[in-house]
Amino acid sequence: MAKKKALKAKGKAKAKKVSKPAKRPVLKVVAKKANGIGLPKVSSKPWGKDGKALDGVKILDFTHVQSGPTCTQLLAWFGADVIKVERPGTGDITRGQLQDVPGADSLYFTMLNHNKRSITLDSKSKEGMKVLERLVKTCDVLVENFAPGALDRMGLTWEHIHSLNPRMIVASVKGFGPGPYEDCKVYENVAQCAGGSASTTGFHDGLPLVTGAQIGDSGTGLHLALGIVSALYQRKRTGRGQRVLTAMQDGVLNLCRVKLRDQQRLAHGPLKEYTQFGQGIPFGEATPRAGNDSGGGQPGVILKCKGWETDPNAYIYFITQAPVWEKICDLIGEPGWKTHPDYAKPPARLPRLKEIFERIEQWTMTKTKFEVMNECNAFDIPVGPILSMKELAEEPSLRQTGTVVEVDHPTRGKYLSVGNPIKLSDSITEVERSPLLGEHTDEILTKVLKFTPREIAEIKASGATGQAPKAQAAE
Ligand code: CAO
Repeated sequence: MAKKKALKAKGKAKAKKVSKPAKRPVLKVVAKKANGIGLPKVSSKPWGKDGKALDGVKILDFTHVQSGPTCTQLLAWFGADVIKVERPGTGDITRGQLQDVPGADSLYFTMLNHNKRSITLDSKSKEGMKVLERLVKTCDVLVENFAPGALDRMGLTWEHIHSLNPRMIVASVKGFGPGPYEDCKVYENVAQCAGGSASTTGFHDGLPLVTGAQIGDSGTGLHLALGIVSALYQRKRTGRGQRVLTAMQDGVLNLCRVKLRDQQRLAHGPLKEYTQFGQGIPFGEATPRAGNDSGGGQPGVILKCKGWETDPNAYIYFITQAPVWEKICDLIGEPGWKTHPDYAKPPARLPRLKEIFERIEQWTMTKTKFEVMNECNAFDIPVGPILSMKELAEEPSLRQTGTVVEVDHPTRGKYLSVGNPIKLSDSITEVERSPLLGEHTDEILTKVLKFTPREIAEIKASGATGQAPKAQAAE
């Protein structure tokens, strides 16, 4: 125990050194904490009572809309102190977008900005920049997703930030990495199209499609969060901050990795697991849209279930996975297919997939999607019921795990949100409501940045944190 305390104290002392690189790799410290078999000791504190993974990390959150806020929300859920800097008056533009309750922050904003504090600052004013620079000196990470060049235009170049705080990590989301499109502004669907998702989504004879999953925005935010945590880890060794960049095009392409795999396989012949192969439709030069085919090469389709005539989600995703083929045959009442030369082996089934799935569908249409799910899983046959947002919102198990949470908000009342999908056994996430615009301005100026009352009066009188008080403004 005493040893543990000593190590903790050592860690704290290290954290105070601002600019000098740490002399000893932190890995050695970690090794000392390890037990005999090289694994970290289990916390002696009760489950969920040993603080948070990112306790002590301060984030200057200069993000807006979706991609950046997704990233900083995750960091906040892991315990980082996230200070969201917003433009006085309007704040993050999403506060007012898609408003359902007049006068209240939109769900777009509240669902992306939990567990953060908000300070309003006009970064283009002299006093505003003074506060921002103090934030740069105080925080560990600056996260931003402004249009290319906007941070530089504000005066916050990497060189300037690094001179103010060499330990600061500057993390950015941009639409494109360096190259011909680097100056472009980018939104979700632009990224889905430019990253290879749209060209490979949809049916081969239909238009390219964008997907409902926000892989461009939220997907890139996730990538950025991993980059930040890695940079924080590396900083423990080097003592130095670094820049972290995630381009939305790169993030989407990373998620479309299997489609670039197929692009290269095309050079060696048709993609036999694609439905279009079974239909005798020739392949072109690029990975085609594969409808609902499974990316892993197992034939899969969406089949109707009981009630499909009236319920748009009474469907199930069904995969004829080779290892469970015999169990599928028994379940749907075709035991003869287990040994029949036209059906027993995957290559023989490929040209007959349409007929096979039609037969399976005759069976699924006699059951609800939940009955199909239960009956198939009893035999380890993986299937995917098409769950609506309504069903997910009402699913008790998701409420129990905190993946769907109910949050109370002072101006909009209770609403549902998606909680932290990443569960750490020793860093439990408690979802807190998003901040009101500028709700923590005074608290941050006083307690975090330690400005004196006189300095705060000057900052406020200048209008840097919002409309200056009338009497002072007139002076
Ligand atoms: N005080 C004063 N000015 C502020 C400010 C503050 N607190 N916060 C931001 N601003 C200013 C910026 O400095 C910028 O000014 P300049 O254009 O004069 O440099 C201005 O506000 C607008 O910033 P922006 O260009 O980033 O915003 P936009 O609405 O025009 O563009 C977006 C939005 C998302 C297209 C763009 O930010 C972008 O391409 N970001 C990178 C990619 C990205 O994250 N896209 C996903 C967004 S989620 O769908």
